[in-house]
Amino acid sequence: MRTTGAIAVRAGLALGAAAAGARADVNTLVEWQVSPDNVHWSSTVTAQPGAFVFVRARVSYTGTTPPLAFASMVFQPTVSNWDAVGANVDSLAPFVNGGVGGNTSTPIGVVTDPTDPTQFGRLSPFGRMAFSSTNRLFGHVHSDGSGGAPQGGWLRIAQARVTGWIGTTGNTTGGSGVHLAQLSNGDCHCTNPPPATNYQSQNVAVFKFGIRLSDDSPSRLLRVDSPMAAFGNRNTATGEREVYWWANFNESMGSLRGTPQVLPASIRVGQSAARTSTTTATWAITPISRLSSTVWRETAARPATAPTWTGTAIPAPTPTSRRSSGSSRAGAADALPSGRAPLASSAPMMAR
Ligand SMILES: [Ca+2]
Repeated sequence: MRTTGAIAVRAGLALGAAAAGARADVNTLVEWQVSPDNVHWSSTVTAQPGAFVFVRARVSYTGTTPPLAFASMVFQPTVSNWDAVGANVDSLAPFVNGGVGGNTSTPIGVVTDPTDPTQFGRLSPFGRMAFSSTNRLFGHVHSDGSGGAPQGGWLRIAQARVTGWIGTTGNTTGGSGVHLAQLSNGDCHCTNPPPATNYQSQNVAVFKFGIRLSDDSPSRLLRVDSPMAAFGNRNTATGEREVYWWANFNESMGSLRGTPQVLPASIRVGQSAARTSTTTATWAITPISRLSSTVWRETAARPATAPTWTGTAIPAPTPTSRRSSGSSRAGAADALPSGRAPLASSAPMMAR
């Protein structure tokens, strides 16, 4: 691995934790996506109270040496502004087999058909590690600081036994998060064995979960993320959390290793269908002068890039969600593409 601190800085990685040893390059983009229908995926979705939202994580190799396939990653998905208060609350859709098992368990413990809107969890064949009932996949709900979490409501997906927030006692190495791994070709016992599509290195969907939003109506923004401090595969020499990719299929563990960069996604609840713009934060209303009692004109040209825009400004992410994002790339997921209609109207209503 090259020691390229500049790349790490550009990617926004916290370098303070890595005091010694060669630092790894960023080699993986972890991209969160949301969907109203399990078909159309985006970084942002607008949904109404009571709606169901699909969420998935995709990984793409961004390193230099071409890999054969994704090997291993451990993370803890989080959702901010989780409604955990009152009679109406958000709920996490059940994982396949209650979050127990893996690729080859009986019953099976992974998503075998990603197009099935009722299967949630690790996607086959990335459930190499079989979870027992005590370390099964579990949606931990944190409310007003419970378990050492930041204020507000949070969902955190990890193994059931790890009840503390990221970085608190029992949850410092990241090792008890969601294990995603596939075997190499030489000893693959997965349910969806190679060759063919398993060995892609771009936009590989690895994990999926579903949210039934509460019926409460106040507008809110839920941020889907996976904080850097919760990644596993911690390099004991550098302290960095790494993602492994297979260099060849004779390896026992993936030797192409680097750090992840995370692109969060957003779920807007109760927002109006007003047209939105990606540039609302950077342009101002053009000064105007009054020519007569009824005629006004602009006194300066509008910026060339400013869209014709009417509607309600979308609030920026809260400081809490930014803090929780660690070194995640913030902001990119905060706005709908200009002029694009929200997808909420096609959201299916699944049985609860
Ligand atoms: Ca509520």
